[in-house]
Amino acid sequence: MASSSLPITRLAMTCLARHQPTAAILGLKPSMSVHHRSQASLYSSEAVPRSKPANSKYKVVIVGGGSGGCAVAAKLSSLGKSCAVVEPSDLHYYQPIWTLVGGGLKGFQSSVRPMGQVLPSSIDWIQDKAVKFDPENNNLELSSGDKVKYDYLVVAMGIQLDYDKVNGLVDALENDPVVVSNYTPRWVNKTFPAMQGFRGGNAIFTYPNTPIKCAGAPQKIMYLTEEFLRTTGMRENSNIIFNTAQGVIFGVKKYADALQKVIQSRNIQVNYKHNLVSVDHKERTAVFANLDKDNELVPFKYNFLHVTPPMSSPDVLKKSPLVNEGGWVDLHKHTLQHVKFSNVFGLGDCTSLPNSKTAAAVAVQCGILHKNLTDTMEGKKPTSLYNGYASCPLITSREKCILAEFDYNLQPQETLPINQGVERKLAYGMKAYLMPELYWQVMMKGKWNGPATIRKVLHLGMSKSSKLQA
Ligand code: FAD
Ligand code: UQ1
Repeated sequence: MASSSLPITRLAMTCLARHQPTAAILGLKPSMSVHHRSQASLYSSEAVPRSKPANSKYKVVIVGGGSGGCAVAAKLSSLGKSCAVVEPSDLHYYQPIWTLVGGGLKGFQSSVRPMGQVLPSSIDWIQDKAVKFDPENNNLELSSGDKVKYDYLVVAMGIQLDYDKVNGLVDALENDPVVVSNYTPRWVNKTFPAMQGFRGGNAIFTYPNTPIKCAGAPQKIMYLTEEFLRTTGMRENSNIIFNTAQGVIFGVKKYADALQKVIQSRNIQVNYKHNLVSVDHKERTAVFANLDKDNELVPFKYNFLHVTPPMSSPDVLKKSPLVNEGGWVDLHKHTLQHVKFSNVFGLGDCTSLPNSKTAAAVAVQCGILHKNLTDTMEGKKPTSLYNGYASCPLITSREKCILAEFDYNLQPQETLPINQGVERKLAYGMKAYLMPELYWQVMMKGKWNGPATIRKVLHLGMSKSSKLQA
């Protein structure tokens, strides 16, 4: 069995058999899992930000220390101080758990660890922001004014949250307790208190007119809210409304059909092609443009409003020579090598790859990128090919989930030898208990390349062979 399947088997046994929350599995009290820098520095294996000026040269520079950057850094950790990660933040977030934080099912502290404990200690951590890319000269400028030279560059800067593109939204999120958003650590802790305080009326959930990360998250929190209101006796007085700028509920037909059944059985109203354009929190009114009717403005009164903001590539990238016309890092969609600069690779949410933007996709991309980067460094051609695998655990209640897995062609690529297009407790257990451990203990150590090996074993070689990897 390939090495990637061993750690997950162990984790599955510990997490699913015991069915205990993360902190308990780690033997931590909830409050112990977040360390401030002073506490964190007690750990000898921790990466510390370098203090000398960064006018230096590295073999590999990784920009961004999120899911993709840290996973690649772990794979390259044997390069030691000839590899550096440029990352400004003190903290690393496991964002997929924010849906459960918003739903009151996990504590926020389970989503966060000090960056120094997640980055490998053997490499250099440059705690700064990249502000200018000069790929013609293999050069990167930091906000400090320092310059860093590299032989190879990996771009993993994530996606930018454009809350300010919706008039009145930031003001509403700051000042109205019933306007919430699971997409950022700044506001995710508002969601559950707003659910608890809801006394009837319109509960509205939005999906913007841009690419976003985790396309399922805008509706997952809706299902959790709808269920919560049933348990508190508030459901009868309420309208649950999903206003999406998209024309479909989900991009993969098999899972869209399953979600339609959930929506019908739970009496949820869906308005397609409705794009949020402004929020007036004093009037508790959200205004949507109807994209099918010449942007006709449609006001909705709200008593609870969960907003998924518009998103785009980070501004620093948009103005760089690395991107396509949409602003995304322009990569070959199978090799993850830059289309113009052969010493540049990228992965994750900031890229042009037409997969669904998820951490599950990043895990597979990380394995492909590592192989192709090291081959390129040895003068070979990149041969490892990404098939667009992404996964989205579509939580439909506090105990059930539809585990969507699919590729670039929007064809299901299911790991379990059972139909994943139905709501299952097993899938919820995987999402809530297995995935966080898989992320922290395996992916962040550079040892998780996605579930392809497990899928092959569980399907006993029945899946079609392909040169593309998932
Ligand atoms: P990120 O992890 O966002 O990291 C980007 C990093 O780049 C950050 O650390 C940032 O500080 C850094 N950076 C930004 N600008 C600069 C700069 N100028 N210089 C240096 N560094 C910079 N995925 C799933 O697989 N399953 C799920 O169920 C799921 N649910 C989700 C639910 C929510 C609410 C959210 C918000 C996300 C969810 N995701 C899920 C998506 C997943 O978290 C992302 O797709 C994943 O984190 C992307 O990894 P990344 O490395 O591309 O970006
Ligand atoms: C996955 O690999 C992954 O990355 C760690 C996730 O991120 C949070 C996921 O949510 C999922 C579903 C996967 C896919 C893994 C399996 C075992 C189906």
